Amino acid sequence: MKNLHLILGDQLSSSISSLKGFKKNDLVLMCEVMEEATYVKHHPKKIAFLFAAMRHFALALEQKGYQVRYVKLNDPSNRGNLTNEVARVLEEFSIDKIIVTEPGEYRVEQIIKSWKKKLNVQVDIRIDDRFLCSRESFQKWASCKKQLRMEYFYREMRKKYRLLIEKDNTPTGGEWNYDKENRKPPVKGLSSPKRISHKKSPVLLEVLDLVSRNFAHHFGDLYPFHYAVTREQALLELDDFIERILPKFGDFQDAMLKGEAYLNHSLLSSYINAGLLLPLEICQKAEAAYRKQKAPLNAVEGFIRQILGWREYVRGIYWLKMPEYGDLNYLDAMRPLPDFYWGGATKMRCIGEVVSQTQEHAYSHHIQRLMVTGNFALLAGLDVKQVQEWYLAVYSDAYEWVEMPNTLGMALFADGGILGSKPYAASGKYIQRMSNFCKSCYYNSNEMIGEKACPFNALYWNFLTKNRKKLEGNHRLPYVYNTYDKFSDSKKEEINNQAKSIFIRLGKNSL
Ligand code: FAD
Ligand code: DLZ
Repeated sequence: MKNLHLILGDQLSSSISSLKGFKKNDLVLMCEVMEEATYVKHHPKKIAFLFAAMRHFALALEQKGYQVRYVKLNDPSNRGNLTNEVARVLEEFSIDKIIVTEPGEYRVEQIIKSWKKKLNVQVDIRIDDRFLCSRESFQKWASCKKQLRMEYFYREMRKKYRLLIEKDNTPTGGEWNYDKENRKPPVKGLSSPKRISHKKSPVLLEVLDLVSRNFAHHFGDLYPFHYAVTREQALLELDDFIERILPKFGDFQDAMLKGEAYLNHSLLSSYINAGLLLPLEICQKAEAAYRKQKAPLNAVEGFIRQILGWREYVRGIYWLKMPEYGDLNYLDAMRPLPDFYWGGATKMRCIGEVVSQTQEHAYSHHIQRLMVTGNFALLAGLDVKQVQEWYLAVYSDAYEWVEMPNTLGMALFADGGILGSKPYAASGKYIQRMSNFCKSCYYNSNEMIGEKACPFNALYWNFLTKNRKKLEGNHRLPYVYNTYDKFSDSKKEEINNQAKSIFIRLGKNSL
């Protein structure tokens, strides 16, 4: 009896369910394959991070006594995709069963499910118990709800995991959610604390060379490379965040600054999503910091909510609604993605800044993703699939299960309100209040009309009027429609003409 335990690139946790019951004679398979590295053109930093983390994980397994077959991308016999690499093992060894933990993406699950027939082999797909809410539990929770909302899901999760919950089952501090304390605009002196760095191992250096030779044509800078690539290094980042940065995480969570990509965000998403860190251990460490009075409640609750609430909620929605979810386009958004998303010139300082941070770090924080690039895509009606592919390609933490609901549901309202209650549409005023981008922008965020008026302003009203039939009934929007209805006819006409001129300039890549 010999079983093949397949570990995918984002399953780098020693507690992964596919390794349970591993026997001496069994084999672990891990492979770097071109198909996974190019199904979208991932940022070179993401590919380097993942390949280096995979190689280190394989070495750690070998040290623990596992027999590992690790296929490098440039191995001459590499057959280029997961199916063909599994088939190669089946040709070389007598394998009774393939054991794999459920993959993060629907696409990969379909591939794995095809093996039974295609490769004539038994496949045991196990639950991914690194997530705190199983696909089945989420379905059960959702099945008795008229409307899905993160806040109520999150409260259940807080009780289930006893995180920031008192003995009498009430939330610590008396409130479930301290978000209103976490939306302060930037103040003088706000900056990104210096982050710890890691010595580059020979494994990482070899991967960086491989990636620079094979993926230089993908969007994004490979160097300087600063990511952790082992669990030990990721744990150092986690501990450093909890000790030094978490106390400041809350207040300026939504603030944005030129040249300051990180501010007080954790930068942990790539490590959690690849499996180097586990969501529960992170939440528990954050709670411990609060209990020891090392971090305030608004910061700790806000941070735990992102992981225990949002992260699990979006994954639940993804699996609940796939595959149909990927084709939703409630607002019929079809305008082609402009060049400036790929680093082309734009006079809009906010977009230029977020795209260049993305290019440099394969990272930009949540509000930048949502309220700058996401907001523009929403207001301009950019093609949902093109926008979704962009987010999947450019961030080091991007996997479809988390990226798609965030893009399609949260940023673009393409799911018509499955994930959230209203579109996150905002004019230039929001960006002006929450950032210092507008101060050095060609456009004026206080102006609606004219060549130098901030494009977000007229596009905001144009978006609302264009989608009025679909949005007017939304209980959170009557206020904005009332405001619009009070505009004079000539103002409405001016906004309409301004939007037309913006779309012409957008089409000519001269915005
Ligand atoms: P922090 O701000 O420090 O938050 C802590 C942790 O909470 C994160 O590491 C992450 O694990 C979790 N988290 C926070 N917000 C979310 C959220 N909305 N959904 C899921 N988890 C969340 N996150 C990804 O992990 N992968 C993606 O591909 C991704 N794509 C996004 C696309 C769009 C359009 C938007 C609006 C958001 C997207 N997010 C994605 C969510 C969020 O922006 C990132 O998780 C966050 O910016 C990662 O940075 P951080 O680790 O510093 O997070
Ligand atoms: C993202 C990614 C990349 C870039 N490369 C590989 C790879 O070569 N081998 C592999 O096993 N996994 C890779 N991955 C992660 C997979 O795409 C991931 O398992 C799916 O996105 C499912 O979440």
